[in-house]
Amino acid sequence: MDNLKSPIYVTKPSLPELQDFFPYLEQIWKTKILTNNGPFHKQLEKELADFLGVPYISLFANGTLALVTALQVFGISGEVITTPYSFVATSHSLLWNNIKPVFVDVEPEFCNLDPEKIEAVITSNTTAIMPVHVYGNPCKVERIEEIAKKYGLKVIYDAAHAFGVDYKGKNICNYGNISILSFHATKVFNTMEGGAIICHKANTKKQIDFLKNFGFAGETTIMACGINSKMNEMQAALGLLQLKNYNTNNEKRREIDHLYRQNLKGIKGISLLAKPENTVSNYAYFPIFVDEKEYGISRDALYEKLKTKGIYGRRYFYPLISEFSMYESYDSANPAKLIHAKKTSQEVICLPIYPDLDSKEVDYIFRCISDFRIHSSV
Ligand code: T4K
Repeated sequence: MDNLKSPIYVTKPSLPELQDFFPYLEQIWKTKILTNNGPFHKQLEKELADFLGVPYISLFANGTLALVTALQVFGISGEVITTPYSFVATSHSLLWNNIKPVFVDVEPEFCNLDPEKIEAVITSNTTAIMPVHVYGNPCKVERIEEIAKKYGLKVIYDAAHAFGVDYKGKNICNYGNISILSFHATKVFNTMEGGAIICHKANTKKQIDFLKNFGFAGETTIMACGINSKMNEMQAALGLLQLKNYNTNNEKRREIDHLYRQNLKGIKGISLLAKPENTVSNYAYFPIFVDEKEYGISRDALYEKLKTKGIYGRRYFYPLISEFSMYESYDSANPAKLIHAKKTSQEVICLPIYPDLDSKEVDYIFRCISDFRIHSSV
């Protein structure tokens, strides 16, 4: 490995100073309140709602369980239109609810569900649309809302990548009927594991809170077959500290995004996503797309070569969800109908981006990508 002390992974979780966490732990040890809507949990729900500018937030043990519950609270069933270009948790949440995923292609600009392809697959069994704000870039929310209204469908946004993203002056989670966030270690705001549902009405939050606590609606009443997906007090306490550092970390990510854009734009065969308009970004991911003909070697060859230099990008999202064996037999998994998703999935590498990544490391990554192009056969 040239010039590198340790490998560079796609991300490195941010953590607060350890000594700042001790007082929170002391309080947990003193009060013995470990979980079940404790004081840190309540405080984090309030602080996050204020920070993000959203009406109601319910914390979860992780984003996947938040997705599963978001579908349950609206009684979604039958078929749900979704994207194959996502992490598999998106579609798994449908299967966990006995719902059939119907895959629709993505638009090439931001790799999000293409609204113009939705109407063609709506049937009498369709109850909802589940788009994903991939890499934190907003979906075409206005068009999706228009279609949903026309057909009486719910819109459940998988906003796992979109913590802190604003679109047209408001938090992206204010769009649609409900949104979920992930606070996994690899996300821009992490509670080690964690997640949340954002909704618009007090009564919806109440139902969600029942569902994440086995369905208990009081000591002796069960309202539905809920699950245990509560966030515990250690996670919530960590979240309170992480929130204080979010803006500083976001600024560091913005600088890295800027550096990458400046450096990489001149490399033939490497393309980047545009900066989304009317958006306050969270710079969660930095995807590049490799055109084999122009760049000279394939995406996979570049991915492997980068590893030999200690750079561990990730092919988010390859393979497509629709290509996993448990999904490939669905009609909508037909690759002929998922042209853009397939192409994107074959060309993408997400480069490392995290607050501690310094400009020398960014430069090193850029030089490697540039050198591999020069030494290619074209
Ligand atoms: N919807 C969408 C659109 C999602 O992307 C996700 C999750 C979900 C829903 C579900 O949310 P959660 O239930 O996870 O809250 C990761 C994450 O596990 C997953 O949360 C995430 N999306 C997905 C896109 O990526 P892997 O398998 O790539 O992660 P892993 O463990 O290989 O980590 C990547 C790199 O990060 C490592 O090479 C090193 C670094 N790392 C990772 C962890 C976990 C650390 O330095 N420390 C760590 O603790 O899936």
